[in-house]
Amino acid sequence: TKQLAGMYAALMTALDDRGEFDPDRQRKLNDYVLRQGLDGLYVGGSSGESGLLDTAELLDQQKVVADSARAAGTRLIAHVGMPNLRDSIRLAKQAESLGYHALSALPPHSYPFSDDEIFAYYQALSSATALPLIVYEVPVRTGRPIGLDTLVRILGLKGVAGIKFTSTDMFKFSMLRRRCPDSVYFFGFDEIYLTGAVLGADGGIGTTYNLLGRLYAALDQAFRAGDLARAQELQDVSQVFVESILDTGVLPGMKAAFKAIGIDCGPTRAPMVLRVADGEARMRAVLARPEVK
Ligand code: NAY
Repeated sequence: TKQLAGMYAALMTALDDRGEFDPDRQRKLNDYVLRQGLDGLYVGGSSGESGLLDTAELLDQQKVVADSARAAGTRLIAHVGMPNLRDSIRLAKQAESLGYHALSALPPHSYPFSDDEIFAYYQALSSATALPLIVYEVPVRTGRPIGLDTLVRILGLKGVAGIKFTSTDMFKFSMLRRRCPDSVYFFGFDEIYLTGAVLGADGGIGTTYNLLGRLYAALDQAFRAGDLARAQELQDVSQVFVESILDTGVLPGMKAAFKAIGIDCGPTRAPMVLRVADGEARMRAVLARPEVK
């Protein structure tokens, strides 16, 4: 299962100016991200606006990305966590047939489901295909952390390979890792990736990796080589960038930054909007700062 270890961009979704999924723009974005020297792409996750897209669009996007990645020989994880199990399984089955290497899914979160319902969801999803499944702990998105014991039970399921941990509860991360040492651990907050790495993360998955993939690849390499000073220096650069997109909104800011470097991935889908009027100019200024450049 540790075979999946590495650094993945949580791929963004390209829309046209009217806000519809745009396969041509998506291909251009894919090509840019694939040149960053990362280990793979995490497709159709939070960064891909999956909570704002419908299943048909996510199915289309899986195909477009599989085509781009085939030539590049990169690893692909399909996020398939939908409000209902039926759509999750539909996305999972297509991902398997397209040659994706793994699946990942948010816990069901459209209602306050019980721990048993969450467990049953992962059990059904992990047995729907032969692909390894990565659980996704992200209380900032679901509004509720999954309890440690429930996570341990889920990680014990046959077919569940690991977890993408996007929480600042590092004690919980550590306890989980000690209880389930064979699982693969991805850390999901870009701005503090190093914290996760120090506590044993096998890799990271993040939004800002789309634009600054080389930075995160170098950060992980420095850490693995024992060069903590260099790793900290690179983490600081990531923090300068992440701080700058907190005011704009993370995904709208990322899209403004892409526009600033000539890769148009359109607007984010309503109700997600750019929170400032001068987004592109702001992002151009941040990208021109010597430490970020
Ligand atoms: C995804 O697509 O599922 C993710 O990108 C998860 C990781 C991101 N976390 C969230 C909650 O979206 O990259 C992070 C995050 O955008 C970044 O650290 C800025 O806070």
